[in-house]
Amino acid sequence: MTLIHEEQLKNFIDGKWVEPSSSKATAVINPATSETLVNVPLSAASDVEKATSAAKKAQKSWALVPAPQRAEVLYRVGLIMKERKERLSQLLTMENGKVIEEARGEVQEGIDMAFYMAGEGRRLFGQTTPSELKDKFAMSVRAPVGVVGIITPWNFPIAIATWKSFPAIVAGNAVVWKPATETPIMAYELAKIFEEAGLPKGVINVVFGSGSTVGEAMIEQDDIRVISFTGSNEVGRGIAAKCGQRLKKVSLEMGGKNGVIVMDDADLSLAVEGILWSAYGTSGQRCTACSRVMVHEKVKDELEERLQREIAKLSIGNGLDESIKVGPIINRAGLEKVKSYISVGKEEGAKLLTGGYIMENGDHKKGNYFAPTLFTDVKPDMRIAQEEIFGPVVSLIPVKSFEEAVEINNGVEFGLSSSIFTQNVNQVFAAQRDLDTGIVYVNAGTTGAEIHLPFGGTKGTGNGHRDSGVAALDVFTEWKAVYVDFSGKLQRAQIDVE
Ligand code: UN1
Repeated sequence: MTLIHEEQLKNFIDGKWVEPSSSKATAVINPATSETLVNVPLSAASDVEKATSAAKKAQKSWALVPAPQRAEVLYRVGLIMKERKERLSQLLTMENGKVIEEARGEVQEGIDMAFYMAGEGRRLFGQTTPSELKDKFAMSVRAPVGVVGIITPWNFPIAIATWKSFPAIVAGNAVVWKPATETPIMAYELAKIFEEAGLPKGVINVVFGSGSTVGEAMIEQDDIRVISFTGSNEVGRGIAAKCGQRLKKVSLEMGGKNGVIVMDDADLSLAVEGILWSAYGTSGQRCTACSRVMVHEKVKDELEERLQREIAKLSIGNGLDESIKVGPIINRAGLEKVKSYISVGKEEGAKLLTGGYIMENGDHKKGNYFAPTLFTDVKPDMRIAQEEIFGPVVSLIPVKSFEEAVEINNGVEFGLSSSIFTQNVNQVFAAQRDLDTGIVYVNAGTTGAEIHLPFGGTKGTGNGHRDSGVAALDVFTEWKAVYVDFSGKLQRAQIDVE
């Protein structure tokens, strides 16, 4: 397919496509076929410096453009994305591996975010507050932070980029963006769309490269005042520590160990569908993917049987083929990591019901395919029930009660998403209150967050901030308190109060 015309991508700095200072590069591999799609540069720290100074300069005038006009650029970005949806989706499937239907869903998430944040240009609400003094007016307004840094992952390379860059831009910031080296094509395409939509030069700058060089350099730039990161827990903790030292604001979203609870009164057909979609869709490579099922012992045998039957029907292969339901794992390292958890699970005494191997026959040999896997009789403290695997591996944990299921659900390091299948209205309300995750679903799987709601989690998933939704604006704005005294005399707060 000739969707990509470049052999090697370039950085996008100050509105120009430029060669990085370093000649290092790495290949972008289609995980479904192992073909090289394009090369991506591994930029140097000096490229980040250039991007930051371009952003700093551009931000000053961008912040003075009225927010409704800034929003119009996003509106145009949304229109172009919509027009180009099929092309973007195909490229996304090629670089990331997710099946085409899911790729279309992800691009749609970006389009939704564009129109939603464009609307924010006519809101960006602040607050007016009565002053304690006469003839004095008080208000709080959202001010842009300045230059912000965004670091985005390979698993949702376009959606997550829009969750972060669109609110940053509508709020009047300029952006330095480091996309994942596995999926730079989405960044390249989105930067081109920004350019075509008329975003002034320097407002968004893309620097391709590694976390250890480009990411580190972003943290070290004093002019980058915020780092918004989605990725692994280990990397996120490192970023938080360094940003903490520099008093740099940091927003982290770092994964989950998401659980589905299936109660004895659940609609089992629905539960099976929900588990299949949220566990094996995207080959389990979503931060929100279901990887544990707390199943009531009364329905355990039936759920096991039904899940096995449906797993056997899943078609696995190159996601460009519309009939395929499960695509590959992003790369060999990811594949090996998933495999290593199979031996861990077996050694811990979990019972493997199906899957558990790398698929190496026929066409599967060409890509990184892992057979959808189901363990049962898993104990809550086993590593396979505690650690994020990021692959199509599910652990069934039998439980005796709702309370036990909730306790097990909450007994992990992460707190991103959870779900419950039940017909009992009391349990529905108790679950939404008691499940310690940033996202809770009732009678649905753990995936499928919508962009106008806050996305993020508790405990090891993050540090209290949220992506997308109106909450994303809190990451990219500073609250500014403004007092206007129109009394014509000096009024001292706390003292001249009658
Ligand atoms: C992610 O895996 O980090 O809710 C993002 C979902 C998608 C986004 C997932 N809308 O599963």
